[in-house]
Amino acid sequence: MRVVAYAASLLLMLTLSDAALTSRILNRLTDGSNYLTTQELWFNQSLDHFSPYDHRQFAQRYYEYLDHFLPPDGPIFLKICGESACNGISNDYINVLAKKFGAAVVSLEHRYYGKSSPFKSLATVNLKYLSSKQALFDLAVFRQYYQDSLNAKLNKSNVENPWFVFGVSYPGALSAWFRLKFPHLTCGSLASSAVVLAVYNFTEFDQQIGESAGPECKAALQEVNSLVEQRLATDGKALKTLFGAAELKIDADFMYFLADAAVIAFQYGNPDILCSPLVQAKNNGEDLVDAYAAYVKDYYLGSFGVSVQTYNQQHLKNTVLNGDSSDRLWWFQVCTEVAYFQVAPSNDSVRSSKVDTRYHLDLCKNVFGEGIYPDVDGTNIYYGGKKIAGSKIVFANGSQDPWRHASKQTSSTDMPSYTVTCHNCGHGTDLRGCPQAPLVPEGDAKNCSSPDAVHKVRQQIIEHIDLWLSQCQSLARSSM
Ligand SMILES: *[C@@H]1O[C@H](CO)[C@@H](O)[C@H](O)[C@H]1NC(C)=O
Ligand SMILES: *[C@@H]1O[C@H](CO)[C@@H](O)[C@H](O)[C@H]1NC(C)=O
Ligand SMILES: *[C@@H]1O[C@H](CO)[C@@H](O)[C@H](O)[C@H]1NC(C)=O
Ligand SMILES: *[C@@H]1O[C@H](CO)[C@@H](O)[C@H](O)[C@H]1NC(C)=O
Ligand SMILES: *[C@@H]1O[C@H](CO)[C@@H](O)[C@H](O)[C@H]1NC(C)=O
Ligand SMILES: CC(=O)N[C@H]1CO[C@H](CO)[C@@H](O)[C@@H]1O
Repeated sequence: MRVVAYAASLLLMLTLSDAALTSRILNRLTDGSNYLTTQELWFNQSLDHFSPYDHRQFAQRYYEYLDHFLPPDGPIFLKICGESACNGISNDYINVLAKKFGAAVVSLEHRYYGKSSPFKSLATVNLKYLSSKQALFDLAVFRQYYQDSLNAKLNKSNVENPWFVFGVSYPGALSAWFRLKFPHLTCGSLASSAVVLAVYNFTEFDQQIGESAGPECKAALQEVNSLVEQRLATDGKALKTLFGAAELKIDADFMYFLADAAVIAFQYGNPDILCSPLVQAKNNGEDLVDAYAAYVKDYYLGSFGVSVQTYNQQHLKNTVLNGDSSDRLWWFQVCTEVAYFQVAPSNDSVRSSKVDTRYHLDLCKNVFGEGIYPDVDGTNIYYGGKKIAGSKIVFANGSQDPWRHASKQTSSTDMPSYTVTCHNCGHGTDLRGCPQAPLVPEGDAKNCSSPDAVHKVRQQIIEHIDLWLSQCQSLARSSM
């Protein structure tokens, strides 16, 4: 079995392009060329950590960056990759932290994504080992493997470097959960915009979009919506063509696409690109639908680089592993574990009311088959949701980011939480600066509307890393 799985993954390495644009909602950022390294390394991972008799393995991709590492005792920063191909270690603020602490940076691709898929076919039956629980165990096994190989390289035995885990978004949740489940394997965790709460009807998401937009822009977006809904009823085909989205046959897919196009402006720190032309068009009495279509085509499909097929359920049903598989894979995690269904609130929503709970459940069933729905309660029982009982985890959120309502926003001594507040502070601003598309090298905060707000939170983060690393090191010394 092992050999079969192996042959399959070797084949994949040859056929996969790394063109994957990430999933439909969370980390849809392209990192461009801002990588510290893209040199691939591989190791053998167990397919099923929870079976006593299944010993199959698959090849998992990882990266290491040692330029700042102070051997032999420097810390090791594990940067967790998530719901998209992990094509290298991107150059964000972690690089600055690595320099400061003399740390090695290593990064493991999430199972199934990119080149780390155990299977060539992504049929639903083959996705049963795709879960955050398996992914956390992958990280634990990798952490042990890397420590052992480093020890071999440095000719030392039974000595552990101090580890610290990092992640943004879903990987931010994994970062918090890793410290929760494997506290002996890391000195602490940075959980940036960490979506630790699985949410079934995520109405706060849409409400935050309205708040982040402000009254004028929100009203314009709502007007766009009602105009679009009218035109959808009379001449849907021409309307979809106007947005370059004629391929979206299901109306609610189209409405979700239009909602997401607005979300991305706030989530990734570019609110004015959306709101300025829209408010201006409204003040000038121009056609708002045309103005919105121009934004969607120029920015969302253009410079931001999203592909319309991401919203096409026909595409999501494709089980052939290729560069665009992340969409299907992330939806599987959404439809089984975490939901985060971004539904319209019953009153005053920004998005269309067509994007409701039924829409999401139908999508899950259509794409993955009967019986696939998210066990949100199970996920929150397992990890604790916002009541996560961890320690030495820093949470950081961006004030304009709709995802922050699935994160931990209340602070305690052992799990401090910070909100970076500014006009364009979004998802992962603490590590990526503003705006985040394209990613600025080292997460430069110069273009955040309040660089100072970012600096203050970063200072807190540094102090916690410093403290927890030193506590870890003194513990290691005393146990020797
Ligand atoms: C992984 O397993 C394969 C097949 O058993 C083997 O050929 C390869 O050497 C292993 N790679 C590593 C890094 O251990
Ligand atoms: C590694 O340690 C062993 C035992 O102390 C020693 O004999 C050997 O020369 C060392 N090798 C290197 C490469 O330092
Ligand atoms: C989610 O919303 C739907 C539709 O409004 C409602 O029927 C359902 O009870 C809600 N479920 C939860 C868990 O809030
Ligand atoms: C609906 O939203 C509007 C605007 O936010 C608010 O004034 C109104 O009270 C809300 N109505 C209900 C029933 O919640
Ligand atoms: C900040 O914005 C200016 C003007 O748009 C741009 O030229 C510059 O490259 C940006 N700098 C960073 C670090 O993003
Ligand atoms: C710790 C912290 O800053 N928490 C704030 C995060 O944002 C929420 C609003 O969603 C505030 O209520 C919290 O005070």
